[in-house]
Amino acid sequence: MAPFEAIDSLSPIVPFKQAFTELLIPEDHVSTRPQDTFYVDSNTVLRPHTSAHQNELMRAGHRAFLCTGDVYRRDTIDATHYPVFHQMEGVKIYGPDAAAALVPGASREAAVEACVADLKGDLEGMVRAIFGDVEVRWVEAYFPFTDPSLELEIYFNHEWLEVLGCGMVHRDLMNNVGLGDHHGYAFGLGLERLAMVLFQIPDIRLFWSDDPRFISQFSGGANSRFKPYSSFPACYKDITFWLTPEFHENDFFALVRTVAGDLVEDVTLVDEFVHPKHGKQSHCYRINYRSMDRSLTNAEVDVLQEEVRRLATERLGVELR
Ligand code: FA5
Ligand code: MG
Repeated sequence: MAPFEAIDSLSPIVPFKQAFTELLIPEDHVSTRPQDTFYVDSNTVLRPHTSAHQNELMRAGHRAFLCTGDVYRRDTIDATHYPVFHQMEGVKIYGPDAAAALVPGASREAAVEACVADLKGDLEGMVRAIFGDVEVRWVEAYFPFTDPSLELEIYFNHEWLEVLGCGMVHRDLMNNVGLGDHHGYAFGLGLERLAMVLFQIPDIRLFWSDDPRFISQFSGGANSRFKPYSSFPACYKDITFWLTPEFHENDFFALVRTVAGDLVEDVTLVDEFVHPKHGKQSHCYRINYRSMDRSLTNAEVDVLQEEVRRLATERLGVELR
């Protein structure tokens, strides 16, 4: 395998066009909305993925690289999603003779097939090197900047956990960076997700804990396994409201994050209802408050919940029921 160059000092503040347009993501795609992406100003965002650096790095002549950094998204709230996380982007470019090198005398289709096989082999090799034996599966996916596109999932905590997206770099993107006669693959790994599987860390919030009971457990390097030091009780609170036409779930999740920080474990939609007469839509969300390192009192959770209710009315304009 060609050695990959490690690049990890690029700024997370990037022009909109680098995060989206140059990746063939249409300007009205859902991921560009302020409900999904953090804007610095109208032309500048906090990178929502490390793919934001693909174009510039390929243009600068890099042919096999791993680009790592912090990425930012408004997203669902649960044990495997967090608004700040880390990705590692891998790109590998094959010369115009890739087909011949991989499959002598092969057509363009055969070359792509051979490159996909190489991509899968590289990533399965990485997974095996990190985890030894784990159950993995490939799932067909869609990204505007790769074709074909795939996702890799690992079986963890009785569920399939998506750890990366990947594919062959889209032909139009290759043309745009002056590599029209080359082939290339790209992947984007969620580093917290991999670390969760490796160290058996059940909740992504723990990466932000400075509790010595957490931090002290990793002196064994890759051989460390997290032993939960205790589990504190969950406290569930429901909130039900009539939506406004502009309502977007991620706005509500962001608001809950603002109020409760890491004291919120997950938020789930438990009931949906459309009024038979006036057609208004109602949502009921169950907020699970739980601290990673202490017991919360009912009184302090009530204060948080009251603040969520107040801000939902004030900022989202929803009508509490
Ligand atoms: C992407 O971000 C693509 N840029 C990946 C890619 C790169 C595809 C190159 C093709 C070529 P996605 O949104 O699925 O794809 O995120 C990639 C990985 O980041 C996920 O598989 C997951 O491991 C991780 N991830 C996504 N959202 C979160 C989140 N909120 N918290 C923690 N990890 C996340
Ligand atoms: Mg995905």
